[in-house]
Amino acid sequence: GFTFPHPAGRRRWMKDAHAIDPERPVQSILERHRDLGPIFEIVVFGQKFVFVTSAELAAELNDESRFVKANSPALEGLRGIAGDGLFTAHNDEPNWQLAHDLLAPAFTKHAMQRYHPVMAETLDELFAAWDAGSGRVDVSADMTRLTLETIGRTGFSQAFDSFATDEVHPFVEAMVVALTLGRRKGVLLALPGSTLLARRLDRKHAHQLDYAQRFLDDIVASRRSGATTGGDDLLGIMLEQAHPETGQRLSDENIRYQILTFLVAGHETTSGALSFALYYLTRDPEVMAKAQAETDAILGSDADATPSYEQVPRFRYVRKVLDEALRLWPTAPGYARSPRETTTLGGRWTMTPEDWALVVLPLVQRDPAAWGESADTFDPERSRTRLSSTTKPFGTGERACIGRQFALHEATMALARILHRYDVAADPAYTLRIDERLTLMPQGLEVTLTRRTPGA
Ligand code: MNH
Repeated sequence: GFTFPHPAGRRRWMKDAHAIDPERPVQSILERHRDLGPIFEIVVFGQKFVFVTSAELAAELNDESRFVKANSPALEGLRGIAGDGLFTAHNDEPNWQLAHDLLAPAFTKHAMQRYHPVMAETLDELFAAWDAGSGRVDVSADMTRLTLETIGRTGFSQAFDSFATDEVHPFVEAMVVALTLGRRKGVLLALPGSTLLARRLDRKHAHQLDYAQRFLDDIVASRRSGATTGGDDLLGIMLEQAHPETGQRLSDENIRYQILTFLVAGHETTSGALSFALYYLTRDPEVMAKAQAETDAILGSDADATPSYEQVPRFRYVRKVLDEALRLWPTAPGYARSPRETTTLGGRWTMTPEDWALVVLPLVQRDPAAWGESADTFDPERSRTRLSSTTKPFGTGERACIGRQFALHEATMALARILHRYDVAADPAYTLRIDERLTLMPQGLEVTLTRRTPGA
């Protein structure tokens, strides 16, 4: 998810420039919301952004009978590279329903059985790289290696050789550029001359954008030529399957949009979730001990033991740690909602179908009305209330995350095995800094890994 505004500070266009720091929009809302919430608007570059920060109002926006997904300007700006791919498609575009119907069966809980062996193997490669290294680990960088490799291999039979080098893969670099550009373009859309500006930005980065296009074309070409095989993985489904009722297939253009969408959406957010979970674990010895005890109980005393597909959901405490990390720092920090028909929000604010509001997840998910006075603290075992159901890091309704089971299976197994195999220690002087480049990600978090004897 890349739904947050990231205006490039030309202050005279920013009526409310003081309200949002373009380098850290989510965090500046988090720090300053109490004067502004539960719903407020900010005009940036001539565009109105409406933010909702309370659980009570979020519960209304989540009601599918009244509201639907909207593309925020930042999301709309990604259509240049992601087109009508699943994430950026408009609700009424036929390719959304078509791709959703074709791909949904590949994302059921049951379907995770197919990916499980590759997920496990990829994790083993990360451990081999760690065991050969110094024991000092850049958490976000290595979690990103793991999740990129996992979605590449399981979905597209595409390895990125992430564990072999210290460099970021050129496709990822190109994506970061393209996504940052897209988001900027979307936010600048209301400006006079924005088309010219967009073209100039595109030209400046033409080299990287071309590289990304070629990379995607190569993935398709090698599969079509038989140089790679992947059976009915995501790419296989996209290339070979027809809709069971209409017989329709995805076009070549749409397949490129989908590959890009899945490669990007399929790794950044999961990587951030693992990184935040490790951050909180290293801060809280009690939680760490409990999580490690659970992994010992399930995996036993062999540090190389790998859970079976059926064992992964048994790591209930590890999963609670992940859920709690995603509550405090939802790595896709928001989603936009629009009313189906003119309606009144909170009994006070009129919204028409042209209006939209962003659900600011880090605030909604810390609302004391949903989680009590301790809402800002990390506690994997907190109790739920009626409004706790507004904690939705994977979005809501028909357009919610298709990859949720995939992310949770992958992340639960990874976190369990990391804690089973290593003692993880962070520098006690580290204070959490958060990078808001594409998604939320801890910045500069390094840990020291020591091999442990499970169960000892
Ligand atoms: Mn994911 C949609 C968060 C992992 C593929 N994802 C969404 C939305 C959120 C989200 C929020 C809804 C955005 C909106 O309403 O505008 N996703 C996450 C998080 C993780 C995640 C927090 C990990 C943690 N997502 C994944 C993975 C994949 C994936 C893994 C793919 C393998 N997500 C998607 C796709 C969509 C989406 C595709 C768009 C679905 C649709 O609109 O039909």
